[in-house]
Amino acid sequence: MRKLVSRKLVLQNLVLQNLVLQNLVLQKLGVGLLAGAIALPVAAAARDYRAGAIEIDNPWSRAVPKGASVAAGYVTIKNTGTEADRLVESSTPVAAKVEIHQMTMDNGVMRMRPLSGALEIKPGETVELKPQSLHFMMTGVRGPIEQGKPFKGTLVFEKAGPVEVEFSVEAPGAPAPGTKGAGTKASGGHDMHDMHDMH
Ligand SMILES: [Cu+2]
Repeated sequence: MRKLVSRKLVLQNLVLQNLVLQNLVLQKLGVGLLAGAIALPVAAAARDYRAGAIEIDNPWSRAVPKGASVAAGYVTIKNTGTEADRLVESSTPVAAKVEIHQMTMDNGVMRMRPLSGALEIKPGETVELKPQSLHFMMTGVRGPIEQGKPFKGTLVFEKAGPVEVEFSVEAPGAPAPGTKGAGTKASGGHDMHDMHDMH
């Protein structure tokens, strides 16, 4: 098993402390704070991992309603080496199956389908799994995926080997880690997850 490195932790704590201080100053000045402002840096806590030439940044997911059977996951993968590598398998204890899906436009309708074969990361390339784009699709979700409760996952690369990671869990509909959820409207009802429910 490879050694995992979480490099940003110290930095995050410093950032967090700064934000707390700033908020205290603002409060003294009588400036109202947006609810949840202080929680943002916690939610944004980046998780970075490295195995061989592969760098894995910030795996994240979004909370799904109780009883939901599908969830999506996202991550940024960099290949800092000189040879291509491939993500051949992904798994998590919170779901029966993890696939990589791609989004394609089909007559003006966005559709997703499983990537055929493994996800290749060319030398020097950064592949971003993000909303409305490539993503992990978790099916057979076991138990709740709740905001602020990270879950584990394993990404297996052909060359770099297996890497254990932790997915942060953001608000439902959050467009990116550390951002607020879509709230009560917007993408809430037309999320990728719902598209999945349709097929
Ligand atoms: Cu999908």
